[in-house]
Amino acid sequence: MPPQGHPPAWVLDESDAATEGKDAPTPAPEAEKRKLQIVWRNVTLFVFLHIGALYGGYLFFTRAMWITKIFTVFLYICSGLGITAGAHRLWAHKSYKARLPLRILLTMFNTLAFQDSVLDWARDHRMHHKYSETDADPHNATRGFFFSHVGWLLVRKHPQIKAKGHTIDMSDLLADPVLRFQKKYYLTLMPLFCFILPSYIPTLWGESLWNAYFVCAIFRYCYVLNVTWLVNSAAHKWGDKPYDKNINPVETKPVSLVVFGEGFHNYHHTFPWDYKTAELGGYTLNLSKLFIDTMSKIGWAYDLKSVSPDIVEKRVKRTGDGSHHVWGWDDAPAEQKVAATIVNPEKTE
Ligand code: ST9
Ligand code: ZN
Ligand code: ZN
Repeated sequence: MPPQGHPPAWVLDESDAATEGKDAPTPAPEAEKRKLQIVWRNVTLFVFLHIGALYGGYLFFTRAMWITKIFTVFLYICSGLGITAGAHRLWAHKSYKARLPLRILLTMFNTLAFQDSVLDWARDHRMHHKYSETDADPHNATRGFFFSHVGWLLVRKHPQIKAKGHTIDMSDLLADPVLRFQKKYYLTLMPLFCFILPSYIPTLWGESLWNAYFVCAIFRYCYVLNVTWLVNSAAHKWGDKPYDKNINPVETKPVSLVVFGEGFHNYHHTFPWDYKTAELGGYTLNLSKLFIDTMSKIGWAYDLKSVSPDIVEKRVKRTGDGSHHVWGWDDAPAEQKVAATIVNPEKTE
């Protein structure tokens, strides 16, 4: 039987050395030059989606009823948790375990977010970590902001993704009947959860179907997509690297706020098994942590994995860029700066 309720304070069975340098980019083989095969169906759908979402945003601020606005925010939170607490932290990374009711709830939230089935999402995300910033990474950030944000969904995948895909073990997720059910009935469940119910429910309190469709379905869906994509684009580009300066992912607080704690991306790529996806335990910038901790209190989540401060400190001093809030270049005591100089020789002047 797995333990109930609160997890042990620290789980130390993962070595941070195992992740070191893993995200370092490697050049593409000469034989497999990048070829852009544009998928015009996706381009068309995303253009219409974004135009509809701009109109939905206008309706949100001008004509929608207050209760519809609150419902839209509620749907944003639920669908966001379906990605962060569900597809990302629970399924792609197994950073905690969940009992059946929570797995069903998160699968419903995830379907509301329509980012394809958890099985497909987690397979791509495991590739993203294993082959980060190479052609086998589905949203390889070295191909630019636009490609890593949305462009990768508008073109056929690089052959390296299909060639190396077999190295990703998905047997753990395939063993879950809830995820198999979601994948099998995705084309029925997704329109129901993402578009039909969010358009219908507000009519029960007198909202027009028109407003409900454009605000609660189209605007909310497109907004959640774009903030999710920011983790692949902005959080691989602009920010500090306190944990590992040798990889592209960065720490970005503004992104973290809108993606419920997923913007501490330099930490996450350094310690991907931590259920917090951040070093610190605060809730303001990490709504997903609040959700998982609450689920742990009622016994629906258990075996929450984390990283001890000791391991974090060692890693910061060994590979950080000097921007850490405690062991950083500006605030660190003199003896720590001396130690850091050994791993950060460029910081000496
Ligand atoms: C969407 C996903 O938006 C967003 C994901 C973002 C991830 C962010 C991560 C950041 C961290 C978390 C932060 C969360 C923050 C959340 C905040 C919320 C508030 N391995 O794909 P196909 C093989 S989805 C192994 O068709 P094409 C496999 O055999 C938006 N094998 O490739 C496969 O067949 P099957 C809505 C792989 O033809 C076959 O190739 N959805 C792998 O090149 C064909 O696969 C859309 O818009 C792999 N990884 O087409 C749909 N991949 O699947 C968009 C493929 O049967 N997608 N294979 O096993 C598509 O239309 C197509 O995938 C395509 C490529 C056109 C992009
Ligand atoms: Zn990433
Ligand atoms: Zn991840």
